[in-house]
Amino acid sequence: MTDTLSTQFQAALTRCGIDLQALQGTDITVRSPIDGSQLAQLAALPAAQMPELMERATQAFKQWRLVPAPLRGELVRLWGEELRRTKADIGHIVSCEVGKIVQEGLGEVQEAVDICEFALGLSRQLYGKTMVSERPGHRIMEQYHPLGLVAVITAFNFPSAVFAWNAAIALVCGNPVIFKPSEKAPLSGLATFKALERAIARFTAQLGKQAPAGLAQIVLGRSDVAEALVDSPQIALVSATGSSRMGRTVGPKVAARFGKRILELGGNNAMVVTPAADLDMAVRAIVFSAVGTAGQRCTTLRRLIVHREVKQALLDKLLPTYRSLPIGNPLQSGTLVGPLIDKASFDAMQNSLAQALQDGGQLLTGGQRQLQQEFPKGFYVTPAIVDMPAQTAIVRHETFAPLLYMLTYEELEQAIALNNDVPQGLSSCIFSNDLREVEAFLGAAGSDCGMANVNIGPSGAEIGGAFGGEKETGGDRESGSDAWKQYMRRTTNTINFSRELPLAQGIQFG
Ligand code: UN1
Repeated sequence: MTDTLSTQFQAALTRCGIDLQALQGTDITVRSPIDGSQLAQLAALPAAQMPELMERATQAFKQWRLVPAPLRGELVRLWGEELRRTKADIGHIVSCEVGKIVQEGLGEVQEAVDICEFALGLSRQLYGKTMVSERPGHRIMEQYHPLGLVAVITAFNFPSAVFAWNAAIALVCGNPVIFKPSEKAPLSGLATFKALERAIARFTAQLGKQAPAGLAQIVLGRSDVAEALVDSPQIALVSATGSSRMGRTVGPKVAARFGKRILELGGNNAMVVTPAADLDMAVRAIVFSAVGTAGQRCTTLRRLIVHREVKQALLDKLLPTYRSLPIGNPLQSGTLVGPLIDKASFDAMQNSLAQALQDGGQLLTGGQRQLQQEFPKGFYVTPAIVDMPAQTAIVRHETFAPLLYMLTYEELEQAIALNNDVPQGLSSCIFSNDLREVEAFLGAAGSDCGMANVNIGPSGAEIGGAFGGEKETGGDRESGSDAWKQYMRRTTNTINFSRELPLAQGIQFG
């Protein structure tokens, strides 16, 4: 990083309350994907300290679960305020640490603000149902109670928002949180966490009531600390975001101890473009969703399933846009495509590209490394489109990079079958102004993904909906709608206010 940039970065860290000196160690090296320069060297928490940390959270749970939910909501309201106040700084840290363009760094923090506001409203709406009883003088109701300790393990690509999605909901639901950010982006996570710490301090000062120590804790560490969280029966819910490979390890471990889990794993998201599509809109959606965040969102568009009739017309609009995409330093205004997170990611893209070409794919644009002179240790690449003859194994595999496969179809059923014929099931969309096509895509025999959109791309979901997907994406949901229920324990209560003791199902006993 240039001196000015590094000064800016340091200043942002300071304003976010991060003292690198205090965190210094030799275990975790944080690099900026912008130029490969070292941002920090941090000490990892030894796994041996995890029991103590979990014990603190367990004690905090005993108090926090008794604080009325609307009061818990006040805490996330304050967190939202702190996030708003430091939005530009956290956004800048995200840009430096994971290479997001300025707008996307800011957008990510806005998601964190939005979920705090959602959680504040939710804190007065943790509703259970009441049910009529088959017995006279009886009533049935359900209640949602705090669940216990929630561990949040996040990936590098949404280092701020995904922690907030989980923590804001967990906290209003009455649960302490333990946050393990990605080793590739610990500082963005820490900046988001520091805002929560300030909110906790304000909460205490305002209400004269101590939010218990251990209510929110962060662990900067390696996979051994994540394993400690996954394996501990003290952790009631493990919410983990990452690859399907990671989920395949975490899922069975949590299940073996009958813990709860939320897994947000790989996506292989498609867009179906039909002859009834508005092609100009489709092009804009394709560019944002395939190229935004340099193809490193779990919701990134990876497969374009286009009707044969409109294929050429779409390409005529799409290719010139792709070829003129401003690639470069994500901190510079005007840049739309920043770097990949690291060399391994670049190599993975090159390997997938080579495999796709071997499978008979035709490279229509992109795929080359860029800006090597300026940034010898930064991995910039031109977003690629490959026209595939079929959905081969490599197309069915998630490559976390701006690599878009194009497939052609004749009948809508075939397009839907292609959409569904991948192991992952996160997001999907159709571009069509034909009601029948749209409803077929959204219906029971349509897209099998957790998210199915119409005339917008598969990425950039709002926090108000439930976020997540089926199959190898994990099957769980987080963020909005009723995802909060996973962070609570439900009890069904049958209350007898009569003077009799009738049994259900008409049973006479004695
Ligand atoms: C992720 O990539 O892990 O829908 C989350 C989106 C963002 C969240 C992505 N709101 O693209």
